[in-house]
Amino acid sequence: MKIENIELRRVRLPLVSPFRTSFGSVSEREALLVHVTTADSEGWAECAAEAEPLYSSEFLDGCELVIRDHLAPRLNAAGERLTAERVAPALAAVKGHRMSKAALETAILDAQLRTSGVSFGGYLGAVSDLVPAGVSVGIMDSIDRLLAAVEGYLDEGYLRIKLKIEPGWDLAPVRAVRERFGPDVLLQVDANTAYTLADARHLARLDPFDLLLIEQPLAEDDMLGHAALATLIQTPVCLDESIESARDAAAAITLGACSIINVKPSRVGGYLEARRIHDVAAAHGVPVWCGGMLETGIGRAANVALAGLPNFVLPGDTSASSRYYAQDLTKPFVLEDGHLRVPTGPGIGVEVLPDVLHDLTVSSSDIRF
Ligand code: NPQ
Ligand code: MG
Repeated sequence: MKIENIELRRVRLPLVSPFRTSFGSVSEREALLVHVTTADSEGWAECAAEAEPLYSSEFLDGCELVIRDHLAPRLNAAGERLTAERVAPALAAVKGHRMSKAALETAILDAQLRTSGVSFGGYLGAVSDLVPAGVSVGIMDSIDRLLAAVEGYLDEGYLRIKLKIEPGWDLAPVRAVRERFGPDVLLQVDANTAYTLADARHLARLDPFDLLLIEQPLAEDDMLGHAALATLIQTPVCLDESIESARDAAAAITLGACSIINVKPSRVGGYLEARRIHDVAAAHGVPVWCGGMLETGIGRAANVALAGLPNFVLPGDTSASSRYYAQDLTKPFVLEDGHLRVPTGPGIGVEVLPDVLHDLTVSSSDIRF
């Protein structure tokens, strides 16, 4: 495949309501779209980084720079022999920057699959037509507001609730949701690294609430801390930020640092590495689920395809478009009895809406090959 152009396009989508996590609050999603053009095809992807390096070290301005000055030239040098499978080896000399690499690999994979008429789900090995949808619920100003939000999501049909937690917003919201909605609701929490191992006794107070898991309670580089914590609490430990590769996944499982993994293709450098994490976890009997980064329909489509693989046994943060956006960049993903449908068209299987794209674009630039 010979790439002719890579367009980098910054877009800004207002959120339907502010989303607060232990690392901050956002009221709009600024995203970086990667649009690859080849002689006979095109491909779209979305870089999952945020404007500020708060979830991880990557951030949008940095992604644009590293794509333009360090990654795209390496793809250019690969010439016509380039395939999606060869993107990661071509970029391996550049350390880190996985979200930027993932966006390039995904856009090129989309172009490649559109040419061959294969869907993302078909290529990755999805075995489900519909995937169960969970929803991530931000930190709120009051328990009443939280309960109203959770009630709304349950009424819409979401099959699993994830509460964002931090010190001072953990036991009370979990207790309130359990008391109001009962023991049958699939419930989990995500701390986004807000605790330390010294909080183990406090986190053990979540034990009676029968949570599916606690996600990333400790710092991303604290693998041994998670292993120790897992022996001190009954809630299963799930890792998100700590897992950047299949090798990390194997190490974490072997160390006992987690018994469940949140797979985010963006965090781990793309869908090919995400599938390797799926496979290594499956080989260890460790279930996985698909995380989310407030993707537009472009990133959401590919995530939903990945979530169709057989070891994605827990509902993901694969929510409907309306969870975040009144107007998505594609036809919206909608809940069907609590599930999202895996697209079946070529590539990611969704089309960008040109008028919406135009209206939401902040800037764009081309990298000519
Ligand atoms: C998580 N996502 O699982 C994240 C982190 C996250 C759906 O809970 C802007 C862009 C704000 C990306 C907030 C969910 C974000 C973001 C949180 C990602 O840890
Ligand atoms: Mg998380």
